[in-house]
Amino acid sequence: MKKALITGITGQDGSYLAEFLLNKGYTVYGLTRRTSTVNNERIKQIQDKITLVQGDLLDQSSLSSALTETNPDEVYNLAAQSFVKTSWNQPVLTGEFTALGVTRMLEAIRAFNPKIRFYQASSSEMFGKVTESPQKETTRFYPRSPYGVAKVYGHYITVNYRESYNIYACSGILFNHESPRRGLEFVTRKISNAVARISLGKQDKVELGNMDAQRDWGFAGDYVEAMWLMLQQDNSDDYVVATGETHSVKEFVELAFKTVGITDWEKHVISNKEEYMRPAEVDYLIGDYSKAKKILGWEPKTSFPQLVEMMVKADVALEKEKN
Ligand code: NAP
Ligand code: F7E
Repeated sequence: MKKALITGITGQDGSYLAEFLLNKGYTVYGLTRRTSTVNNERIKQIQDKITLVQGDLLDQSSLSSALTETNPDEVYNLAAQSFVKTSWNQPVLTGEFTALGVTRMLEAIRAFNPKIRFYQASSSEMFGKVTESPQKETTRFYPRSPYGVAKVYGHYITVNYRESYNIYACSGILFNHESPRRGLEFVTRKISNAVARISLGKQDKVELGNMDAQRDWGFAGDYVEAMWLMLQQDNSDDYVVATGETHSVKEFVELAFKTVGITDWEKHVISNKEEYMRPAEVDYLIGDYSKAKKILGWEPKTSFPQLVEMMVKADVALEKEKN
């Protein structure tokens, strides 16, 4: 039976990956940092099947201890300060978590057992102001936020440890992926939750920023399989994981309102709110996942309309429950 350690297990992807690996028969360990209130909402359904160990990407010795305690075959490094907007408010902390945190974990692996297989959660935000479309593994990086810059560092340090120390280290360049477990600050979940509340008469309007931004949005539950597949190959490599489709924030809004039968959605939406605009925007992302399809045999299973419907319906159920 294989053992996996997941950093960021309390996050969206960590929770789906933990469920996926449990189904594959893995023993699953999750690294969690100390918080004053318990933050295990996304993993409550599997909490008796996993083991949590305390640690923080800021603390080198805690990562070493986590490896000694768990002795994993695979480490999935999903922990990060992952909200792009916050990275302008906390650029140094974002660099500490999202960039240097990767080196800390790789150093812990190198010292404890360089045979551990390592997955790094890289991001399409590295492409930023895109230089070609669709974006693939060889597309030049041009990050547009402190978050994107930090992820470029995390990506290259992963490549470097593979080349320097022969560690089986993979970087998954994942495009946006969403789910009913997405944090409420991200645009898709902000919309699905607001639409649910508007349909139930709990709220009248939703305030958004740039509705023209286009993203390649997939379902997080599909994407965790690609993470696992990357660590099951003969050789470690980097892969783009995407749907190959792009949609605007506006399209997401329209479809979300349509799901609850509201067609005159414009009267419920305020756009271009300064508060939600970014100092530098990523306008357009679309991924080419042909390498992942060819080598990993991976393909997305959930369409854009299915994703929007899934998220809105889950939020309607959630908001009804709160009544
Ligand atoms: P998320 O929901 O924001 O989860 C982030 C996780 O990181 C949480 O479990 C958080 O723990 C943990 N964390 C943050 N700082 C930490 C620290 N210093 N030490 C230990 N744990 C820490 O993010 P996600 O959407 O699941 O994304 C997972 C990873 O993929 C992230 O690295 C993200 O940058 C990357 N990524 C995401 C997407 C996407 O579209 N979702 C696309 C490409 C790449 P707490 O619960 O304690 O806050
Ligand atoms: O923004 C626009 C915003 O915050 C998407 C992270 O998982 O994916 C995510 O980063 C777009 C941007 O995600 C609002 O300006 C408009 O153009 O949902 P988001 P993101 O920045 O794409 C990548 C791949 C990651 O790696 C990150 O970790 O939507 N937008 N109005 C808005 N965005 C937000 N959050 N809120 C708004 O009101």
